[in-house]
Amino acid sequence: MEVEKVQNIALKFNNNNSNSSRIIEESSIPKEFIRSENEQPAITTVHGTELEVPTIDLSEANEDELVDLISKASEEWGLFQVVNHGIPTQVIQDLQKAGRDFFELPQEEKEVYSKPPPGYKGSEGYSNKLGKNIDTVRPWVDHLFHNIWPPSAINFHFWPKNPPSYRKANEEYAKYLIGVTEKLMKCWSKGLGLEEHKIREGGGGDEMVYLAKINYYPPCPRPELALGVPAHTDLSLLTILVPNDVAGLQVCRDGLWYNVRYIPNALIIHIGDQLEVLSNGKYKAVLHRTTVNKEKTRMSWPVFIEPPPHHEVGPVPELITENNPAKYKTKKFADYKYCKLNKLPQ
Ligand SMILES: O=C(O)CCC(=O)C(=O)O
Ligand SMILES: [Fe+2]
Repeated sequence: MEVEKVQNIALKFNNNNSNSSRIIEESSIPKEFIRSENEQPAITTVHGTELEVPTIDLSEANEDELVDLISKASEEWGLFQVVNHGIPTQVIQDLQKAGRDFFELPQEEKEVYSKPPPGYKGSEGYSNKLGKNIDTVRPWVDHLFHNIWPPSAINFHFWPKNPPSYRKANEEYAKYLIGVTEKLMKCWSKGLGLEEHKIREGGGGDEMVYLAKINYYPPCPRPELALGVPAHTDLSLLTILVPNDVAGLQVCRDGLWYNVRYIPNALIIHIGDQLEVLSNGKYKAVLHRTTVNKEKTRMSWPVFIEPPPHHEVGPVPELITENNPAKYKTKKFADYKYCKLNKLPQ
């Protein structure tokens, strides 16, 4: 069953309340969006702290130094930002504009992408549900998912035809993103003391799937009560994300939630579950969530880089010794995903 899009709900709110500031003050949001106290961002965020996620210059010429920085950030935070990554600013801006223009289309035009073609079983499309939606509290966000690489994984049914620039902008971005991904995977391999192709190979090599998502978080009248995306780790091997300039991403470290600073043109790199498994737990999948904003629309463009469904992922055999036994099962990515989305044990 289709659930009403959050963008629509937020719009009604604006229209109803625009004539009366008194009503705005007293307003609340529908009950299904209100988090319990142990999740409400106003209560659970660390404020005024100096601690910040690492920012790494990807053009660092000293490779050992780069490997060390990436390795350390991946162990301690599971998330870091990269600058000087080689993706032209224009390519990122075109990607963002195409996504923004899509979400600004009339609702009916967007809904075309919420209907999968007959027989389609994947998770691409325009929606606000993930898996079976077993969570009782709704996230304050709508999204669009579609694969952008490799060509064999692309189904253009899910790529917006409008704006007309959408396809070119996504194809350009994908081309550059492959370069960044390959560089990171080499660094992670080396940081684990492995040959440089090992992480790539463990993730499915040429068959790895680049799944793009656009998150659209409309303004929320009570941002202190709701969350965009609730706390989770990504299923992917890694996720590369560009946000717009409205802050909202938070990461959990030692049980406390920290805001991630917005750095223009930086990419945010998340360690996903599959890299934690491949590295046998040395690199940590980051627990993260997003908050929403009272006045502004937040958007983000993550790309989840994942093993192909049939590919078996487990700790890289070279890492396993008597003193470092395998901490994770080896299993097909499709089975891992099914268990996680349905909240079943792995
Ligand atoms: O919007 C963000 O910054 C994070 C989104 C996210 O975590 C996700 O879509 O998995
Ligand atoms: Fe995420």
